[in-house]
Amino acid sequence: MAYVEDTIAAIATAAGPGAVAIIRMSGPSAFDLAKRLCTAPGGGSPDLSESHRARLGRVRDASGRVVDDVLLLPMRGPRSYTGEDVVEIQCHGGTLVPRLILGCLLGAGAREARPGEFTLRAFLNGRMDLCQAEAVADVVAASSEPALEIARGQLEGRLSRELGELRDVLLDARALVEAHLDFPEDDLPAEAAGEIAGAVEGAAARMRDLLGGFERARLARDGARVVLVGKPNVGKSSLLNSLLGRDRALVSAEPGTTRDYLEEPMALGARGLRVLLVDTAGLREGSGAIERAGIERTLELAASGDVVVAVLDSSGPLGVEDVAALDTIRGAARAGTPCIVAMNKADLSAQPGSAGGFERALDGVLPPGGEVPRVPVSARTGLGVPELCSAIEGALAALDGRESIESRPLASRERHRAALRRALEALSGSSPDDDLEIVAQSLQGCVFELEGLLGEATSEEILDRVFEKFCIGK
Ligand SMILES: Nc1nc2c(ncn2[C@@H]2O[C@H](COP(=O)(O)OP(=O)(O)OP(=O)(O)O)[C@@H](O)[C@H]2O)c(=O)[nH]1
Ligand SMILES: [Mg+2]
Repeated sequence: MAYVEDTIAAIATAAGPGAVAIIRMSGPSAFDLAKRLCTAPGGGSPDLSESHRARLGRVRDASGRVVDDVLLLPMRGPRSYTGEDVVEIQCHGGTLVPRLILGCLLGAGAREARPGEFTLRAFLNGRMDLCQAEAVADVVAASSEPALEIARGQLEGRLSRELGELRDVLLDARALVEAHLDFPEDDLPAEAAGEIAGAVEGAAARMRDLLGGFERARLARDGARVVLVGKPNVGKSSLLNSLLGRDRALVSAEPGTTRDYLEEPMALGARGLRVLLVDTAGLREGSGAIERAGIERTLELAASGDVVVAVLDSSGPLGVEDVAALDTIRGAARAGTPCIVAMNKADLSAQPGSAGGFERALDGVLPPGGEVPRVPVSARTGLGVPELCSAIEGALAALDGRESIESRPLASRERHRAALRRALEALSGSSPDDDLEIVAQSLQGCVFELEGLLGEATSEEILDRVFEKFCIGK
């Protein structure tokens, strides 16, 4: 996505009914095009000489027909989003008016912007670094408050500052190393060696901190995967539907209904925590090839889930086939994944106390105490569903830990994690006793990764990958 210095235009607001739409234009001809497009209320072209001051204009198409009366907001570069001359045109909303105005601009010589191209220009013009550019997309995509908090922090430069500081510390250390490289016959003085080792250790600890916060940030950004597992016919799909509040998954009295897993997002609780509910194929022995493939997936999903919910049919006895489901949650629990037991079909256990036998049977296979919450629930009547939601929220809170996400720098994307891992690996590639050349190289390798993260040394391919996911007009 090379930077061509032309003038781009796009509708920046979502299509559809709306009071106002905004068309954004950026590039050297933005002001000229706006003036050519519009006439001022008193006649002549609108006066855009004062930056950041809104002006009225009447848009006419090529044949002179009035399209709309608009508000023009000129922003002279470099004091604009992209750093170039920008004009934003506010017109009536809906689908037609903005498209007609965009058509006029394209007809007059503007080029239709590609997804994320405004933000790409902002990045290329040094208005923001790559982490901040990514955060722009995350702010737009945020569907929960924690996700927004993280994106805002990154946009304000919290992650970038941390990465920049780390880079500076390592560059200083490298300068120290290089100063001694010129005198290979002398040993590195103990003081300098200590300083270098301290810088490396400190930087590594801070990078590990960033990686440590990654899971937290990923959960907030992408949502936690809550995986429902159990033997066939216990009501996993029914429970998914019941949690979602709509019939998403196929339900039937026939065991083995769900063959492939199914994933649905939902917002949980008052803060709208993003959750991906995953329904899976029922676990059992001796099934056909397709079902077995589904079961394999179930096991993988249970192993990689953030929360595992074992679903049991509490209206019947605890059977041998339940053991497989309980095994998966025992495995997950051992790996530190929070688990919940949903005792479904509670509507069929006629008397309130009648599940006692079932509970005692569970005591035999699950650790005693409150480690794994057990929630009686009925997907059919909705009984216990709010309690199950609370249990899932509780499990997510346990995942979150106590730390606030508000003030710490957080790495939230796979790109961040991969680069931080490579950066740490580069640092660990040498020890203070190594040849100074090797130490200098490993410091340089680490700095290279940090700069790549900030977008200071980045290939076009990486930029393409970052910006292709943006919406048009952003
Ligand atoms: N009485 C009662 N019946 C239920 C409840 N939940 C599910 N069922 C019934 O149990 C049967 C199986 O439900 P499903 O949701 O398809 O079960 P599943 O666990 O997804 O089954 P597989 O996809 O085959 O693994 C259906 O006939 C449901 O109507 C419940 O809470 N109470
Ligand atoms: Mg099912």
